Amino acid sequence: MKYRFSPHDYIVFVVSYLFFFLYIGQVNNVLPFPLPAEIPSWTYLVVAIVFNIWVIPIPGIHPRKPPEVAEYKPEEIVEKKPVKPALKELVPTSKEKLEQGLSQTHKGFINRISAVLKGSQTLDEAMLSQLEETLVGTDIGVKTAYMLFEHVQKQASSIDSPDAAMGIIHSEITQILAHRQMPLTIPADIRPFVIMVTGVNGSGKTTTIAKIAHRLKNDGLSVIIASGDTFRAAAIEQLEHWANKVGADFIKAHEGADPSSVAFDGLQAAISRKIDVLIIDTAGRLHTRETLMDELKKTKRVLDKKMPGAPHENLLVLDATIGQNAIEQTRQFNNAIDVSGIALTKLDGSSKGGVIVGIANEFEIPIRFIGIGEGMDDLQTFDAQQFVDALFLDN
Ligand SMILES: Nc1nc2c(ncn2[C@@H]2O[C@H](COP(=O)(O)OP(=O)(O)O)[C@@H](O)[C@H]2O)c(=O)[nH]1
Ligand SMILES: [Mg+2]
Repeated sequence: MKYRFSPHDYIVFVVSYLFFFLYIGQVNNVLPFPLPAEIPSWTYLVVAIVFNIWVIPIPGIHPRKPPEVAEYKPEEIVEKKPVKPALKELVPTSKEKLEQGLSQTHKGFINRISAVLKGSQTLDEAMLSQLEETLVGTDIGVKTAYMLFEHVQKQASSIDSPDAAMGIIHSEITQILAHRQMPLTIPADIRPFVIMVTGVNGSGKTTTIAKIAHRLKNDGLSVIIASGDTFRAAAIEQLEHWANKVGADFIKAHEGADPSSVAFDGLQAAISRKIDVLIIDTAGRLHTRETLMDELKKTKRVLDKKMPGAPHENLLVLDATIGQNAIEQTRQFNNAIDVSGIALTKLDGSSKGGVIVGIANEFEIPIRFIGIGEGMDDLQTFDAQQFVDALFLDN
């Protein structure tokens, strides 16, 4: 039998011997102090015996609980491994990925605002001017910063707490983003559906094309990708690698080929092979910005001539790590080629993702996708409410 002795058992054990010595000392008259005369000496012996017996575990009289901690058995521990929860931790849900991806932007944007608001109990002049300064210093752009600030300022006299001010900012941002939630759909009556993907070098065009193609393939659509970024040989190879990986057809160009003729070849192939979706990669940098924009305009014209209405989606890919510069990039591309949708990439590696609010506020362009990682499944359809929930989440 196994027993567990608690500290008070040891104390009782020691006390039992104390009474035993008192009994021995009293009977032999050797105690250095007198014990009360009215207590008979055998009382000490009885107390000593009772205490002693109490400590000794005797089944039936006073059984002890077996130890609560089981003996160490390695094989038991291996058997009890929580297999399912561990797998769940390894594969985060898309919501968890989004929250994780936006955690840096939360720190670089929302936390900066709440730090100001937590600085005082009242919304006084000093706090308002600090809030103004902070908003202008975030990545949402001056125009949107002032718009948000004015909303708070207008209601400053009627709201009683800095928390309420945060509530106003929260609901304004929700509204701004909600207006831009319009997922990219591929209508059944447009075949091939043509997507032209633009954006500066390194913004994530090629990766985003691969992710979109991967999605479309999963949805059962056939996809063809054309390598319109003919400026760099490495860009063509990178795209070919992805096309093979996701199982899309590929129209390969040689370095320096005319991008619009590659787009044309892609469209012709898509029509003759009865492919559902054609995605065209484009260059992100030419000799000057004007030549780049002229080239993109030409590609658009060529596509439209071959298939009136094409490209059906003019997707601009923006890198969230560049912050406010993304607003200027949107302006330039939109002025030149009428952007019809935006994909904002690298939110996972940026604290400047607040720029999405500025873009959404300044341009009436749907935000189609957000990129939150390099993996094929790390492109999410933009959902304003989910985005705001993750953005404001204090984790
Ligand atoms: N962390 C992260 N990296 C990304 C994301 N999207 C693209 N990238 C990376 O950004 C780099 C440039 O992407 P690429 O597609 O080549 O850009 P392109 O020059 O516009 O075609 C590559 O290393 C990508 O893996 C994203 O959402 N998150
Ligand atoms: Mg590329």
